[in-house]
Amino acid sequence: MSIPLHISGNSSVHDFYCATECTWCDGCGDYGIMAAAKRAMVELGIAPHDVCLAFDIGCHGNMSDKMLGYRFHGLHGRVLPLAAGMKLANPKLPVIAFGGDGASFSEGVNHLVHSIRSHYPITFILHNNANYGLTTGQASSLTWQNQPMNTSPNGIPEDTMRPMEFVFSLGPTFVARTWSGDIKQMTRVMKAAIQHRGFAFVDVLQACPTYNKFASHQWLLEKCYDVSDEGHDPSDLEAAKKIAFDTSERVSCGILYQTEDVPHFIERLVPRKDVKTTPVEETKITDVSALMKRFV
Ligand SMILES: Cc1ncc(C[n+]2csc(CCOP(=O)(O)OP(=O)(O)O)c2C)c(N)n1
Repeated sequence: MSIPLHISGNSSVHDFYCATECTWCDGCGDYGIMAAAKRAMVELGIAPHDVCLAFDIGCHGNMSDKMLGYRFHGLHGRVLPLAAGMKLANPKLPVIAFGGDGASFSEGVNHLVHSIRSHYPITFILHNNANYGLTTGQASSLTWQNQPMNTSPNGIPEDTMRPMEFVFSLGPTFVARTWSGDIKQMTRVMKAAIQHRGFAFVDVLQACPTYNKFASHQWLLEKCYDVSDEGHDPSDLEAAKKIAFDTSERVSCGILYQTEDVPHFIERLVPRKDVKTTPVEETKITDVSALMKRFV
């Protein structure tokens, strides 16, 4: 990093506690994902005031009022440009974006493409429940073929997208897959993602007991295995693609691919070379009180 992250060095899970009532369904994978995200930050010494958390619209996006941190809840499909903007303004902040598969592979798929090829130094946690949860179970572009969903009782006529093939085609530098029932694994993967030099893509296969009857918690429990138990080398791109693409028998989880050799977006910005300050420190307009008065 040209500008090091500014992190307090210690925090506790309790620091992230927020009293807002959780409205997720019983058994929703979002509970586990939130627990892992908090644990990952705590284990890295990140306190709520150290981090920017950006949330998309959806069931998962309602996490924005269920944990502390500097939180922004954006428009559907737009979480990545929001997160990239935060990071460009203040590269000292760790920035973590959370998005659903509906948002990320339909409404905002363009932003996913350009975030990966731009190498924005941010973490992206995909809550992949393979459907549009908040709007009550419509098919997303990751819903499996032939699955009856609320607005497609005969299954979807379109082909299902293959997210790993798609992501790997864009030259990523960090690709991981994990699942919402394994908090230990999610925590380990998220820690590595937050520490990654560039754009970290973390596909979390998320149980959705209400609308996803095909990749249930039990199914994920039986199919998912940890690639670190089988000696996978995450620097081996071809091996990573092979285990990422083939999910016919088992689903590979853990860090699938990682390289720290590729400079990220800010490091590539020629006018920012050797600049030690951040745009937020450089801006003269820091007193926003007059502006805020217009809204009270
Ligand atoms: C541009 C836009 N399209 C559609 C919607 C309606 N909408 C709100 S939430 C949602 C479903 C979200 O699904 P997903 O992104 O997969 O997240 P999940 O609820 O499953 O966590 C939709 C379609 C919207 N708010 N804005």
